Amino acid sequence: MKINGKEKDFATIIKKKYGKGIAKCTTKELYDTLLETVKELAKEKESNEGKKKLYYISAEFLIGKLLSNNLINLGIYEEVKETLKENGKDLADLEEYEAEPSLGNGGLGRLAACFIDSIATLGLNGDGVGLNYHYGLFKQVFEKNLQKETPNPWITEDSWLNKTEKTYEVNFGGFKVKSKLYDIDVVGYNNRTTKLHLFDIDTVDESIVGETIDFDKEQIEKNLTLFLYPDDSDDKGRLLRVYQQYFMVSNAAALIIDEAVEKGSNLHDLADYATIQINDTHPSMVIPELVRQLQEKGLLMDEAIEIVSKVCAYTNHTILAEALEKWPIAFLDKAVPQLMPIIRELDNRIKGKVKDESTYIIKDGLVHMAHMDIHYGYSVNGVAYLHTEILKNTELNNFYKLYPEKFNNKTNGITFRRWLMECNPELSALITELIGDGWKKDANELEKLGNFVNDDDVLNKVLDVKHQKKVELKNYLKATQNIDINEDSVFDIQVKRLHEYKRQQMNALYVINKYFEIKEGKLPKRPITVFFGAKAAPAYVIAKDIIHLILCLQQIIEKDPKVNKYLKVVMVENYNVTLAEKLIPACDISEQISLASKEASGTSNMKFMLNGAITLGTMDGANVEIAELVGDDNIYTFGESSETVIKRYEDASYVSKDYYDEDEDLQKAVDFIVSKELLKVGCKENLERLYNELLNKDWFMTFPDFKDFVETRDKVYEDFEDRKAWAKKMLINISKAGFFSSDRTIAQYNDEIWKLK
Ligand code: GPK
Repeated sequence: MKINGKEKDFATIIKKKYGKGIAKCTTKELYDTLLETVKELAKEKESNEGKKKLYYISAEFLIGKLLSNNLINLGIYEEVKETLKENGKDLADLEEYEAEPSLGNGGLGRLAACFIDSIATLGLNGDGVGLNYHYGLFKQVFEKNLQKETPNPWITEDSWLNKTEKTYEVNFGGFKVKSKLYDIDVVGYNNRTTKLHLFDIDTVDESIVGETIDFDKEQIEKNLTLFLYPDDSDDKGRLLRVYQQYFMVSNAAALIIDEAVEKGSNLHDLADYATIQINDTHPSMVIPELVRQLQEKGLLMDEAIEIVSKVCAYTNHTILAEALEKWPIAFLDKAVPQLMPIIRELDNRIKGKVKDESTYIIKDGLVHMAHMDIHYGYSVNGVAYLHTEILKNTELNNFYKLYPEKFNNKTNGITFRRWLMECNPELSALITELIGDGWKKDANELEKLGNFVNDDDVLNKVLDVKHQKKVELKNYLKATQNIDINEDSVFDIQVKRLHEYKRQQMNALYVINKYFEIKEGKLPKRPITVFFGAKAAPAYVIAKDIIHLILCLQQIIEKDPKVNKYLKVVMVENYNVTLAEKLIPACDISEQISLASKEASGTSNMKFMLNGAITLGTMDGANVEIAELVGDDNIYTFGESSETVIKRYEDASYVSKDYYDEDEDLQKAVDFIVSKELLKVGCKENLERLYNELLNKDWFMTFPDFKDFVETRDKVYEDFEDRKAWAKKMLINISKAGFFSSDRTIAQYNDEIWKLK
């Protein structure tokens, strides 16, 4: 590798630093040195310094570990791995040593991370802007079959953060803070870099956090950037979110103005220098804040609003009403009183010209953040075809009627660097052996794999790689979580945040049904391992009850000698990006079973497909596009359509009990939740609550889809036994995954929204 133009090898760097060889170094010494080296290498790479710049503002960037990813993008992964190996060291140990920054909850945060990888790789002039949470999201531990949340510190002395000199004053109601900016260099797979800007304050006090994630929510100067999205079950937590969000956007607005002026903007022409992508409603206050700061610089309200409307674009990630933020005026008055007059002005202008009251920004004492985004942004996009159609025709139809030209779709994508090259080097090598390595720069080239679907030798190699990844996962889970797995079982995996609409509870009902079948002597042809990985929001009671149910099932089945040879439930602890990178390549069946219409897109569905798993899913989110690409023979779909579901909600006609009364198997499965057997290992309160929820409400309609789910899933297991036919399905899925590269998504954002050079 070259540093400062000089050829240097890792061994020489180590020797100079520690006066000893690689073989004699500790993991920490090797890791620290590689981190420094990569940081230096990143600094040497150019970034795009074009006139117009994109600011991707997001409360979450779930970047995951960075060492291996950076080595790959710098093109020195193999070199470093080999050098370590020659000296008896394993890059995997360094990977384990690195702490994972958990600066995101799930899909939305991981999407932002994939996007900055693609922005860097495409050489676009764009940065990420967010917050430097000290503990990020919580670390999940299981105790007595329950989720417990503990702090997850990730910032070590030598981290990927680079301290900068940038600082801004941010005013809150009654006090002000001084920000401090940390940057992470994002290395593209193309000799280009970009930056992730993470704002923080010096006065944050980690010592106010103990064993649990509880802390004094009122000491804003001490707690502002401690956690990502603190518990919002009470008003203090919700208010803290407002402080966090304003802190993020106030800094972002100041940075944007600074950088534009530095490049020669007179601010009247700000739209030629900057465009902002508002990632969900968390950064929405950037609209009034940018207006405010432009006014401070001497612009008049009319012009400031006009400029901001040309700069801001909004991405919607959900149709779930509870996720579309609405802040009480009282909160904003307290935390950011300087913004309320501007928000009122923005709202009054709409009230002056728009009749449809449902679109107003301020209603019933609440500020509707998404409404502000849509009125004052120049673009509104959904994240998958179906999702965007639902926004246009149902959820945001009133806005679509006002501004049809603003609405557009950008189907999500994932970076193939992390989600194939890094997590599955074996499959990457096989692909390259078959079609060359053009696919690494142009994912559409994966289509060429289609030429091999009748090549037995290739199909066997595809199966071999999958087997190897299953063995690796087995070994990893044994070493890290002391879990025993049979690598010859079928690996059926559902990993994602725990939410009722994602329907892990329906998966659990399937498991119970299978448990009964096995007990009755109806044995599966091959053992089944059902993997779950999911964190539940600390205040989301039913979600935690579902985790409890799954952990109880895991225990009961494990202890049942009649069943445990055929069925195993594995709920991995603390599911995160690192675990995803191990689970996804090993997966046979990808569970994407959300209630149709509810999952905006999903992105794990894409990662699984890319790694040769077959999707078992509803016609929801991006599953619809996967189905269209791979064809009916290469995906298993089931369940009611989004139209049926939407209608059912509209006429409020769903009664879960009716389905329960009709279907004996379903009854048995549901009743098992509160059976003697379960109550022996679980908590009565949790299990009864979940049981009642399903029986009396089942808001996400698991019962109507249950029968179809069971039948389709059993068919999947049956088909799995024709190994050659299955391998063909795998190869077709991989070959069609190119569309889901985030390079494609980002190119579309740029062509149709940002228009950067
Ligand atoms: C959507 F609204 C939200 C949210 O608060 N967090 C989050 O992760 C997800 N999302 C959607 O649920 C997924 O369907 C989607 O793929 C992902 O955002 C990225 O768009």
